Amino acid sequence: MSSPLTRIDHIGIACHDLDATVDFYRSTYGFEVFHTETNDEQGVREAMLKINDTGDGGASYLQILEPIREDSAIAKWMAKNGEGVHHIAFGTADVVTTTDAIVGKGIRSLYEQPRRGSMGSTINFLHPKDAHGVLVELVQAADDAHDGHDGH
Ligand code: CMX
Ligand code: CO
Repeated sequence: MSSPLTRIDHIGIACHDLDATVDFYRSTYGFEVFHTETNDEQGVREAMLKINDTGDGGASYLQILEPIREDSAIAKWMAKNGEGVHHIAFGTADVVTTTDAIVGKGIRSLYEQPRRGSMGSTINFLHPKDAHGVLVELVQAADDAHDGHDGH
């Protein structure tokens, strides 16, 4: 069976201090910042560190996340767990179709309609309680996702 999930788009990592954590990833592993943005809806400031391009025309990243609000998902999670791996994200060519297919198997998505993710992507999430304890994000990249522009 071939999968509609064609890459690890990113691994989401929660931290208290984005700048210090990005410095750690640069000095320890040599990973550079590809893109930074603030996503008000998700309550985060984030940096995307590109690891490699992938065979589906996309790429794999680390997504370093710092909460900007106490009531954000990341702040709430870190209050319980401290810093660390928060979610994994799979890339797909069509987030609506892929989410619907998974929901059809009895797994809850978190949003009725996809929302805006990093670099103009559209995203949804699967509930960790329906996915063996892993918060899973589904990502459809924007058509121009690989320019590395900052902003939003
Ligand atoms: N991974 C695995 N399990 C998780 C989890 C995670 N990241 N976050 C929560 N859970 C578990 C909790 O441990 C808890 O389990 P127990 O009931 O056994 O204790 C259960 O899920 C409920 O957790 P909660 O602390 O009560 O939190 P909420 O239900 O309020 O929220 C969730 C959980 C997944 C619905 C919420 O975090 C969410 O909406 N996430 C999606 C948005 C998001 O994560 N945004 C930040 C990233 C943005 C981006 O990637 O761009
Ligand atoms: Co993410």
